[in-house]
Amino acid sequence: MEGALTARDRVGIQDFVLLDETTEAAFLSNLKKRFSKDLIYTYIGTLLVSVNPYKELDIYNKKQMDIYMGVNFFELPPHIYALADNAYHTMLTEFNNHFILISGESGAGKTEASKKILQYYAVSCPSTTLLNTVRDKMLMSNPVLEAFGNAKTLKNDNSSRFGKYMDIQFDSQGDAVGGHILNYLLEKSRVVHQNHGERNFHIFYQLVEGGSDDLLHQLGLERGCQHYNYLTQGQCPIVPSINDKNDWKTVKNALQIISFNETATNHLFEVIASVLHLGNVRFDSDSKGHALLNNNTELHWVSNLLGVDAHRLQEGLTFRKIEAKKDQVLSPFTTDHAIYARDALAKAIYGQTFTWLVNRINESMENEDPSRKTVIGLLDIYGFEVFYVNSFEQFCINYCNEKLQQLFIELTLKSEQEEYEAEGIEWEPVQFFNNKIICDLIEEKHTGIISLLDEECLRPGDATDLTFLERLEEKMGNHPHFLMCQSKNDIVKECFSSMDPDSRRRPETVVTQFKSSLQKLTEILVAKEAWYIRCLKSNESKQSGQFDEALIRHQVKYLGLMEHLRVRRAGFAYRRKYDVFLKRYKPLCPATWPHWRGVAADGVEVLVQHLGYLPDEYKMGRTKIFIRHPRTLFATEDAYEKCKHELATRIQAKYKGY
Ligand code: AD9
Ligand code: MG
Repeated sequence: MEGALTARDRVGIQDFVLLDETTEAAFLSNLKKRFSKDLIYTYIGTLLVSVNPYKELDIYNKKQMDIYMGVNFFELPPHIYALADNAYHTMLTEFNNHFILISGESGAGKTEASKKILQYYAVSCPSTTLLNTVRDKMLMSNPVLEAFGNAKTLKNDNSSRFGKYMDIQFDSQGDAVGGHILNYLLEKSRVVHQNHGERNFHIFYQLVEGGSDDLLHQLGLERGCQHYNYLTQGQCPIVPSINDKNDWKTVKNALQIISFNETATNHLFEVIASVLHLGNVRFDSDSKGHALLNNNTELHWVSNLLGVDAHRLQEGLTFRKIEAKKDQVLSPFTTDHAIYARDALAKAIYGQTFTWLVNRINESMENEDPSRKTVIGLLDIYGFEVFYVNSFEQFCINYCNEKLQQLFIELTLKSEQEEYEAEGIEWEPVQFFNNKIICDLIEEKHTGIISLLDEECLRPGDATDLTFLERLEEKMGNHPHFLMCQSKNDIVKECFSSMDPDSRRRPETVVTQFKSSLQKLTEILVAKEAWYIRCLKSNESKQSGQFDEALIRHQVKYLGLMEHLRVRRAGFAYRRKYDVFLKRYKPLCPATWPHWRGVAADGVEVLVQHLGYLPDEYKMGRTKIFIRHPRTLFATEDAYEKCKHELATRIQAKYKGY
């Protein structure tokens, strides 16, 4: 019919690889067309691009999960479930480990994406009643960690302020049997300071808004965040999109499912309450300018809740201990120093408690039989962010994002092109920006920013603001820890007892520790097969239906999506070593079944000729076969499944006769 719109006109193209032209304008126009129809997902080959819709879409339910289960990638519209399912089935058939790297800037939808994937595995993988408990714990770890590790920022009402890598462990039947979380650098400074328009971690507000009268009484707290210094600096305790009272109930329930008994839960809230009380500890100065406690009530609450001696606590907050020859001398703090010591203590308590919480969650999700397991790792970190004023936290967060972008480039652009070269496949190189230069600038030995920062910290004498803060934290932060080792609150005691207060060894700076944890993370990831989700933020004002073209163009650029598309279009979606490919598909050809006696590459050639592969669809490399389109492989895979089924039916029929 003349004038009728094709599906392509109406809903755009679901895989950018099939676009007529690879210009940025064509890319954006396709993305926009799909977004206007609430189609937030589009592929670039097997990479998933997702645009935050800022509204609930009816595409994340059991029915949708069922539709995507066990179906090949390109047979259905793009969906996060398709990617989750394909990673899962590849893991099962090839018995190898995978990871899903979810990236994008703050507010782009990474955490939501990681939750959808976890839900998919929890709901759709086969299960036994026993294993349901592990799944529930995995699912429930989310609200708990979000309560303690997420906060409202200017960019996102539920912004992750820590990095999270979660391994979901499966047995050989595909049952989810356990989980393990690694956490990265929590933004502890938020405990004591929030910029205008931002909040502290959600849990504080949940407790003072949602906690029962009895509980608040027991913890010495008053209802309402306005009473607490640490909760009001950003001047936005109430956020329309957040319901602290309801979230409190969810978190309490989740803690129960993760097997926190009443004592552990009480201790946890005692710690949270003690931080709030600490924030209300105030100092006056005496005639010499030395810090004096303004009022003892708050200090006594801290001492009660943590089970530490009030006198020693007061001493720790108002005096510095100096070692002079063999003696210890107490040197009084100024009020500024006392406030710094108070805040350092609050940050240390909260940070250690967060780590403790992650450890407890890990214990509860531990896989009881670690034999024969494979994993799918989910990486959801804090997204790239730039504020009007940026601090040390933004440096660490953005460094982490650069590092992951480097990994993406290494795996998808650089090594991909190097592989074509090594395998002798004809190839027109695609130019790309390699951000290694940025990572080197930060982390190179002796000359990188981190090394310089470390040196500054070591250098006696005049120092910059940053060095000064680092050094203060180190010096003062240590002192109250020594008190904390003797705490009667189990959590605090456990958290601080591993720190040796008398140790003369200079601790590594935070940023150096972070650098090595990112190095370890990279090692964990490169040993696995990668899947990518690139999340795009649709607009800065968190509005549904708004597609801010300039903002999205910028993200498409810095995430390297156009380069990725060019490599994908010119390249091959799938490759496998000859022996692996032959081993799996040899039943499909009489000449290779049951045994191929010659060289594997020749066997593969015979096999694909038999299957009718066209010359343009594949290339034979030195050690691997390269297949251009996933659909070619999927057709082969379908044929394999059919053949397996026929074989099984024949065997059954044969034995029925006996
Ligand atoms: V940050 O780096 O942690 O600050 P994220 O994690 O990238 O950031 P998040 O997943 O928290 O962003 O998404 C921000 C908000 O966007 C959510 O709270 C939802 O309100 C909204 N969002 C994101 N993805 C979806 C979605 N698939 N459907 C509906 C979504 N809303
Ligand atoms: Mg997040």
